Amino acid sequence: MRNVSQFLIDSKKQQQKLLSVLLDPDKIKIDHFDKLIDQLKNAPIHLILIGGSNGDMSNASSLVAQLKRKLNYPILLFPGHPAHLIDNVDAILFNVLISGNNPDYLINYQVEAMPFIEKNQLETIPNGYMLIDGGRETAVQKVTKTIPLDIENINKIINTALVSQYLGHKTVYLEAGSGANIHVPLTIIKQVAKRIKLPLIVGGGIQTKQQINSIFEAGADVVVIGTAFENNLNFFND
Ligand code: 1GP
Repeated sequence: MRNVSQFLIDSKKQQQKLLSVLLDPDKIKIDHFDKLIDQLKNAPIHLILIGGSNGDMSNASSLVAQLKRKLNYPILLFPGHPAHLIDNVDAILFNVLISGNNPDYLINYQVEAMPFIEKNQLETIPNGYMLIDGGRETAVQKVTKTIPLDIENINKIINTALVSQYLGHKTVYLEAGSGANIHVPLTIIKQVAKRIKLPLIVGGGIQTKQQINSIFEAGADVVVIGTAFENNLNFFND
């Protein structure tokens, strides 16, 4: 059994930056699985996240099974709701939406998820999930009915990330939202990275390899790419 959380911690220690693709099973047709897997085989990625905030996850288990058969990357579930839970992933990013005031995303859904997690003995990675304003209303904002953190209020962003660390979360995730107009600004990534010791995940609105590199340089440990890869399966190889 892999320990994904240890993998994230060790990678950070060794300054090995991790690139992840986010696959939304809702958007991938079963007959496209083979092509997708072929592209991923040659991509410079280290991790695969599975999830989507709108959530038809009926394809998810078979997608994961295929990915596991053909690829060797750790597969991390990135659920937006307890109904998204599946049991054949390597671990679950156990999200707590600490940037917002919706009790469902702070505690109720975690409680609801517990019987499934206990029954399946899945590795959970407590994740301080922070929605940062990305210049437009994204799906995650609509679905969670929370207000993203203002990019001008850097102190609040840093303090929120610190709370996550002090609560014992194992990762912090700065999320601009899928398809955001602007990714999380580099200055914010730099300042948060300087203050927290946890692996820092950054995603949302990242469209180019240049942006990926700058985000790594700013201090992100994991960068997540969703839409850019969805729109162009050659994204990593172009
Ligand atoms: C992962 O929500 C993101 O954090 C994915 O965002 O679809 O904009 O890459 P994109």
